[in-house]
Amino acid sequence: MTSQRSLAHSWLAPLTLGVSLAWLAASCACETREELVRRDVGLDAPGLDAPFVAEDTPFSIDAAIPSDASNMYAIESGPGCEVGGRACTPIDPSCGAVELCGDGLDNDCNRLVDEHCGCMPGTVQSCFAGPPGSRGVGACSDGTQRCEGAGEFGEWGACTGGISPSAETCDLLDNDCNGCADEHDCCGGELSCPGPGDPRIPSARPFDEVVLDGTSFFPGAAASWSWEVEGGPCESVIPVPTFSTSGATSSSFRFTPTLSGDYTVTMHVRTTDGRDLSCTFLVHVAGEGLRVELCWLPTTGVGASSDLDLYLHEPDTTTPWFGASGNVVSPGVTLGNSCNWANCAPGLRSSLPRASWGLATSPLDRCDRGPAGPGWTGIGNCPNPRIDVDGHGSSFEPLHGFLENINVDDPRDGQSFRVMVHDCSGPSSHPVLNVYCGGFLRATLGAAPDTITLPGGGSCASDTDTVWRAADVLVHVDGSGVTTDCDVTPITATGGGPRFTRGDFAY
Ligand SMILES: [Ca+2]
Ligand SMILES: [Ca+2]
Ligand SMILES: [Ca+2]
Ligand SMILES: [Ca+2]
Repeated sequence: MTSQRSLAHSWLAPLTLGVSLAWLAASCACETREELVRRDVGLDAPGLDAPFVAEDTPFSIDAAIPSDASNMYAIESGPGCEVGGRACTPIDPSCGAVELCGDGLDNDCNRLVDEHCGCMPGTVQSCFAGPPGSRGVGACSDGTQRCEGAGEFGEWGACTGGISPSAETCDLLDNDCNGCADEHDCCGGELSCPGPGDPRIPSARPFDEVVLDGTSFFPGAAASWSWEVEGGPCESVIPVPTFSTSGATSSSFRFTPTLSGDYTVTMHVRTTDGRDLSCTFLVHVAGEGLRVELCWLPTTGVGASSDLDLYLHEPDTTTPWFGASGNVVSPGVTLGNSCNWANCAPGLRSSLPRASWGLATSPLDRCDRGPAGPGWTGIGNCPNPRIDVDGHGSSFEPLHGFLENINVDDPRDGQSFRVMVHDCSGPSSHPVLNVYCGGFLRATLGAAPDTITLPGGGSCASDTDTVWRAADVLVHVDGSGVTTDCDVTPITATGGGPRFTRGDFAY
């Protein structure tokens, strides 16, 4: 059996071809779309023995295919772009016959990105949930997908968090990402939604206040406004939003994200003549360098105390995490070779020296707005590494939930950082660990369906409480010192799953 024949037995094959045919709209009415599909897909032949015609197989495009032909991504096509005198040739969706691995694209347009490609569980890659030709076009933006599975190899999960092609609406934006904006000529410019790179969307670091002016998107007469925000992977873990808001029913909306990542914002406006209009766009929240962000919830739920502590090991050494048995804050127990709650926050515990790995400090505006902002302001700069949020779990923390983070703004190229979580005290919990490099999410460990359960701590001791060695992060820094990306290697136990130990101080 040839590979093409075997493809004919897949439900994907005719759908894939349909996308291509739908786009290949042309002016000449040589053949109806149905005739063309039946001929090319081989539906005139009996059953599954029909020959599969690969998408790149030459066939006549001098055929009439209605522009409203259905396809997997609802890409509008053809003469619609000509309406109203705005001549525009839609882009080729570039759907192919086979899926290619490692590009974050749905090459065969079956709504699955890099399916059957294999990946390292817990790692995250950028992806685009739309036809390949629409990536980066119009309103469309990449999302991310997480490698799911607990063994040595996993499979890429759904591509979420980006902006996919949607039905064209009157907003001066190319919603269906076919290269033509508002091709139905229904717009007077009353609504102007922002796409990627629009200067009306500010860039932001965690804890920056993001100010959005609805009247810059809809300057007309509005009866009411409302805004919605959706955050990243911790949004479904902790019981409070990973952002605070103000003005959610006014034209001027403000929100303050507490974590890195893409926040999806939707503005709704009701016009005085009773129409409901909306814009949906991404606000990319990113700090420089390496950002490790931990969130968790006790398995017993809201109200319980559960204290996890994040540790980031100094790069280029593999010295032990602890020097002795005992409470981690006791002198000689937690060593100075990691950044952690005791030696990396504005206030130092037990007269410990501040974590210092020879990295330059950062200007104060990179750290002065978080919960540790007043402390850094007192110091006068942003040390690297540093902790901005030390989630204690001593009581429910309504402002931030259960969060902890470590930042290294300007790591050096090729440095490798090991991330560890210490199960300090309280009941068992479900942690989720996110690693961002240069603003890109590159790993999410512990997210459903691969939930991790830490057993709960006793006395915050080096020897009796659980240590989760989570991942190694190898950073990539360009010639100008900007962190561009990283490779994250999750650390797994023999046979798969997270590696938990007790009383083992080794790297
Ligand atoms: Ca695919
Ligand atoms: Ca692909
Ligand atoms: Ca539009
Ligand atoms: Ca369009």
